[in-house]
Amino acid sequence: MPPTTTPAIRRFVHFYLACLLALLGWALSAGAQAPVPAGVQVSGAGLAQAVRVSPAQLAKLPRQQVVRPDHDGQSHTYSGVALYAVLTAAGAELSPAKLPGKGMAHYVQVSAADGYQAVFALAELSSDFAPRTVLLADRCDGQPLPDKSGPYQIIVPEEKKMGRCVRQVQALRIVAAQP
Ligand SMILES: Nc1nc2c(c(=O)[nH]1)N[C@H]1C(S)=C(S)[C@@H](COP(=O)(O)O)O[C@H]1N2
Ligand SMILES: [Mo]
Repeated sequence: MPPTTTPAIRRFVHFYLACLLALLGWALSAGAQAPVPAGVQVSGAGLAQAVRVSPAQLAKLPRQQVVRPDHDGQSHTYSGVALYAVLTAAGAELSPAKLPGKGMAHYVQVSAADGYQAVFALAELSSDFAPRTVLLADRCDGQPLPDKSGPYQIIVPEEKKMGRCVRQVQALRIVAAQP
């Protein structure tokens, strides 16, 4: 900078450069953050490798509804697809005839964006065994789920507490219980 520049101009140039640097830093960090892949990942028993079930594939599955109260006792109508149907859409072979031990000791581990997890026995999810449908919901009262819960939330009908209504579901893993 020429020695003739006034301190005011110098301060302005410094401020301008600092802003540019801050902007560059922000742009780099935003670019470095890998976007969360859409859909739900399914892996584990019955699958050779992890499979991502895309939103488009989920949209093609038969839709079902579950009415259940929320944390505050208010009743809501959730809609989505049966969790079991998501596993089979991923290509998992889950019939009792095909799984070791008839699949009666298999469970599904659900993982969320925040690391929260819950498990369901595979038989709890199958309509051959369970009289109720555990849902992978994407709508509540006709609206897409709020960011805090969506895009996908497990909805368990009738269960008194909501601990297994996992919000922001990202992955499902089918596991055989160890002897
Ligand atoms: N991803 C995720 N899902 C979650 C939880 C959580 O901490 N993380 N908490 C569970 C619990 S203990 C409850 S009671 C319900 C409802 O919580 P909310 O009322 O804050 O939505 O979400 C369940 N699903
Ligand atoms: Mo809870």
